[in-house]
Amino acid sequence: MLEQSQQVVDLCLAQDFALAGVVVANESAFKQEFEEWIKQGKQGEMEWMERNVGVRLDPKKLLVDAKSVICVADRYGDIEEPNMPLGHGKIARYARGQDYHKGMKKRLHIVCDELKKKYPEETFKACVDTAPILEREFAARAGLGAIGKHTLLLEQSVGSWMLLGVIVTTKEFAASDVEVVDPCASCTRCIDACPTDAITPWELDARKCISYLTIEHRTQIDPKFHESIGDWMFGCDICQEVCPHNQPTAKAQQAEVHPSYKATHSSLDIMDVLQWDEEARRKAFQGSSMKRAKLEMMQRNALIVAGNFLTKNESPEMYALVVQMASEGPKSLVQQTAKDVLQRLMLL
Ligand code: B12
Ligand code: SF4
Ligand code: SF4
Repeated sequence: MLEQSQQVVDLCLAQDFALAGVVVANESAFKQEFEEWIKQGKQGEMEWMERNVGVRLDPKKLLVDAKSVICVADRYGDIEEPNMPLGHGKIARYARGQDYHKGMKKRLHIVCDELKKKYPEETFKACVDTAPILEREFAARAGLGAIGKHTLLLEQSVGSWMLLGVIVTTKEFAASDVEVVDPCASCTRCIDACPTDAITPWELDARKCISYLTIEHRTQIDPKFHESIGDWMFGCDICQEVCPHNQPTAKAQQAEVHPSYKATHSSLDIMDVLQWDEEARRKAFQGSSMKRAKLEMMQRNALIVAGNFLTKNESPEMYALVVQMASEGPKSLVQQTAKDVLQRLMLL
């Protein structure tokens, strides 16, 4: 069985995944913590997380008779951060290249097809991000890394700049089950650096997280978060940027970024986004995982970043555009955000 597991890992590595491992399809060891997290409403508007808690906690409910979970990781994120042009808003590193959902799934399906040829009686189900499964917990148990206090999976050579995918299968493989280790010791850098105090060790209050607010939250962003959002137009990388495991060590420099994550854009021009129509948004986000952010969400984010820009820089054109959007915004979310931004600017 061990040999079969090694073959699976080799199949994954042949598809250019940076890391791969196999684990028993057990229930989550953090059932109570997860249920408590949901009970406290820390998922915010992500009501899809409340719907299938049972499935999320037990892969046998996702695939009947599931015996193993094959875990893979892609490395993304260039070591060096490019200088952002003035008047732009930042995009989180994971979203700067091609959509990982598509790219990873395609390669996972190739692995599934190979395995199906070998084990025709068995079922193989590829999942990337959107399926109700705790990808980080399985990946940690499969030996792909350890979970940090910021709740992300990290590993020595790639740090936490990795995206995860899994194959849930009815085939029993020998597991690389490893003990969950603490990669943080007394470090608290991510907790201290988070501008919205969203992190308590190994738990994130999504409602406060800039990543959630700019990507998942579809309605008005509470003005109390505007200043903390800074220049983040889509997502946030602060807790990862400060992590000692993500510093550019010699080992990290060697680990290849998968070519599909080579950045095509690291930031967006604030004025452009404020003036986008649906066609311009679609064109800008073609092939990118950013397409999940609707036009009005992107303009809401751009307005907040514009407000922060205007507290430090002169730009009569940008100010005039915010004033115009406050009076005749194309959607009420945009109009309301423009009003919130102006109110804050006037109070400064
Ligand atoms: C919902 C979600 C979000 C939410 C909530 C994030 C969160 N921390 O849960 C929001 C929108 C905020 C978000 C943000 C981001 N996300 Co996200 N997200 C997800 C998603 C879809 C589900 C995660 C989930 O189930 N969360 C619910 C909570 C309760 O789960 P949990 O933290 O795992 O909770 C467990 C632990 O707290 C544990 N626990 C409790 N006590 C203790 C103690 C110890 C010692 C340990 C080890 C564990 C532990 O118990 C809980 C139950 O297992 C996953 C994909 C997936 N299907 O897994 C991607 C995923 C986690 N996201 C990912 C990424 C890249 C991001 C961002 C970096 C994007 C960005 N740059 O903006 C940020 C990072 C923010 C952060 N610090 O977490 C990657 C992470 C890869 C990695 N290296 O870990 C994933 C795996 C997607 C993927 N396929 O690669 N995300
Ligand atoms: S992604 Fe940003 S806001 Fe969210 S926990 Fe990390 S530092 Fe805090
Ligand atoms: S910054 Fe420190 S506490 Fe946070 S995940 Fe990295 S090592 Fe752990």
